[in-house]
This record gives sequence, structure tokens and C-alpha cells, in this order.
Amino acid sequence: MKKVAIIMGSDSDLPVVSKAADTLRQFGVPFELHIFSAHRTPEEARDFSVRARENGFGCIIAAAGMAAHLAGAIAANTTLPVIGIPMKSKYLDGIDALLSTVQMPSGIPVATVAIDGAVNAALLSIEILAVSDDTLAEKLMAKRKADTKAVLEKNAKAEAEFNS
Ligand code: RP5
Repeated sequence: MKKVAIIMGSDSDLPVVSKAADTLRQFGVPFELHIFSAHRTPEEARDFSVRARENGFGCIIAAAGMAAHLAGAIAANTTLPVIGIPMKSKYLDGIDALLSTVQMPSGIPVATVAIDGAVNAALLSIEILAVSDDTLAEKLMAKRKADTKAVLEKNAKAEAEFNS
């Protein structure tokens, strides 16, 4: 199976981005996690991106906050699918990172998830790998069914409490 790369701009992103790692672990998807910054360590970010395909990756998740150029900078150096996570920060609540990540120029796509959307980033990366992996697709469907069951159980509890 191809690996997923989880790249983030700072260790301060880790408490949120580690949820992506947790999700990949739950699905048994191999991954690597690195702290590379488009601004502070641009050479490392570039080198990783240029070699990611030959190093066995199938998808890259890139999380960054503030003037968040990491996902775009990585996408500029690979044709692997790149998923951007805009990180919430203390001044502009992540709107800065959201706009920086999502507003890519035509030709260099970044699939941007919600602010701090680490779990969805991981799920989207798994869906990308599952295009050519039926076992992974079955695991995704099983999770959807389990999630649906959990919500219906909560609904039944709320209905019993408020509608009787
Ligand atoms: C971005 O700047 C990082 O991704 C992080 O979200 C933000 C702040 O980084 P620190 O100053 O906390 O290292 O590059």
C-alpha cells in the first residue's frame, strides 16, 4: 500500500494534526509525519515533495497556520494529491490560513479541508488510496455504517427523552 505523508509547519500544529495520524492508524494505513515549513525550512519541504512519489507516497497532507503556504509549496513540487489543513491561530482564528491554503492558482491544486480538519484530511487521503484498494474501501464503508448507527442511537435517546 502507498504511504500517506503528514507534514506540518510547526510542532505547535501537532496537537491537532496528530488526529490525522490517529485516523490513519485506525485504518492500518502506513504514514510518515514530518515538521517542514515553507518558510523556516523551505529546502527540506521541497526535497521531501520532489522525492515523495519515488519514496512510496500516494498522498500528502500538509497542515500550516497563519500565512499558510506549505500545502501550495508542496503541491508545486509534486503531482501527488495534496490535502491542505488550514490551522487555527490566535489572531485571525484560522481565516488567514484558510484563504492562503484554499486560494491556489489554476494548475496547482490543493484539496483544502476545514480549519483544523485533521480527521477529514486523513479520511480524504484514505479515500484517495481506496480508489485502487478494495479492502480499504470496505473499511471506509464499515466506518460510515458505524458512524450512522451511533448517530441514530443518539437520535433515539433524544427522542425518548423529549418526545414522550
Ligand atoms: C505556521 O505558523 C505553522 O504551521 C503554525 O501553524 C504557525 C505558528 O508556528 P509557531 O510560531 O507556533 O512555530 O508556519
